[in-house]
Amino acid sequence: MKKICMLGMGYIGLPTAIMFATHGLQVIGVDINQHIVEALKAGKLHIKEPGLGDVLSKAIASGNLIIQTALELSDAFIIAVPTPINPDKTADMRAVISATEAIVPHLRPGNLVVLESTSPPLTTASLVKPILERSGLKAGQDFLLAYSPERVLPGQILKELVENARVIGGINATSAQAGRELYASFVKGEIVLTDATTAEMVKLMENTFRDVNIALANEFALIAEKLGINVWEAIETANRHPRVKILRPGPGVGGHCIAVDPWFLVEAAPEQARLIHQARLVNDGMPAYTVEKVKQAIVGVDKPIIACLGVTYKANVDDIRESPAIEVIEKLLHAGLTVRVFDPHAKTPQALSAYWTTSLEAAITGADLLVVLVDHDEFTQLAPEALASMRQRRVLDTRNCLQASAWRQAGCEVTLLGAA
Ligand code: SAJ
Repeated sequence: MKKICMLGMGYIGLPTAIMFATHGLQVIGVDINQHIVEALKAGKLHIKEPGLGDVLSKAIASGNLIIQTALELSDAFIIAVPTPINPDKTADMRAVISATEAIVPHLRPGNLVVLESTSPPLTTASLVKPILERSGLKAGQDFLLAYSPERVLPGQILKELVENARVIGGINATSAQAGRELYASFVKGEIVLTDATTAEMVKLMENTFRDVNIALANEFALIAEKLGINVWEAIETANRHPRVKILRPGPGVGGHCIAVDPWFLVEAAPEQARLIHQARLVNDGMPAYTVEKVKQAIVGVDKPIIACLGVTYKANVDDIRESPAIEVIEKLLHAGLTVRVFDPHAKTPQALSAYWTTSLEAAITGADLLVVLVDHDEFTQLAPEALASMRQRRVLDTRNCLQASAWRQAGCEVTLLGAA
């Protein structure tokens, strides 16, 4: 395979296209958004990911990566478009459907099509395959079809794309084998071959495993507060057991993966996915719980001003999709509270522009409560002296990322999520 078309120039499609291009393949990077295409052609990134800008420039300069809105005849087509969630918690497959339809007129005998988008089980066999077969070609015989999930952690995408094990599920063995040959051009991790539905399930199981375990940590936090103990200390101690690895509680679970993917299993098997469903509800309940903690922390303060630090879905990224921090802030506003917001990583979310500040100082001067919603490095490195301009030095740390005891010694009133 010499030439591939990558459909979707987002968090996964773009770095993957760059990887293929910098490993000798000719890549057409396709996106339906003209603005994104123009920006990328000029070497400008619309997403933030360490190291990505450099490799993008290299790939474009080499001539191996061409970014445009139109597809071309290719040896392989890879679909990496978003699969968001509908308000009723079912998967929104419109982007996958239209990307697949766009491939049909370009599909030729011998081609390989790979779906990378996280999708409900059976998508490759029951949704993508019939659409592609509208070409008159038969999947598994005339063309090859596989599912290969991305598994990279935002913030470490370039490293993990190369080093992580990759699963390739074919609709038949020849399809999986063709997938292996394609991805082996840059993947150094193990490549595991299976069938398409198992590969879809593997991806959903991985993120569901994490979601359920975070829900467990969050539930421990709620129990600890009820019992009047510190969950962080309890978790640290429990984790000394050789087979225990409890994750971290927090103000909720965000991002476009962990907060979304378990719903695809609930949709596929509602009667069986009871624990998975419950875990989603526990995690989705954390922003409201955090708001209650904020209200407790400002009891007795006249016209309190609340400085919220962080809006991204996790530390040191710019991504605000499904961010629990934003949900907390919106709920505070809804409760009629006065809020200021600061995040050195994120672009101003439109809904929060009226409350946005561009420096820590602007956010905290005259404020009564500092709420740490995201453990960005800039915040974990804060010293209590930085709070000198606050009206009251009250702090709610939802990530246990400040040195609470040192801050208390310095005269701050510190509340921790997960501790009485
Ligand atoms: N979180 C906690 N406590 C923890 C760990 C995470 O509250 O102990 C929260 C984070 O703050 C964040 C959310 O969970 O809001 C998700 O963050 P994450 O770092 O767990 O995961 P993502 O969404 O950045 O990336 C995940 C990864 N999946 C797994 O670790 C199983 C990544 O490998 C996947 O490629 C990615 O989802 C994806 O695209 O599916």
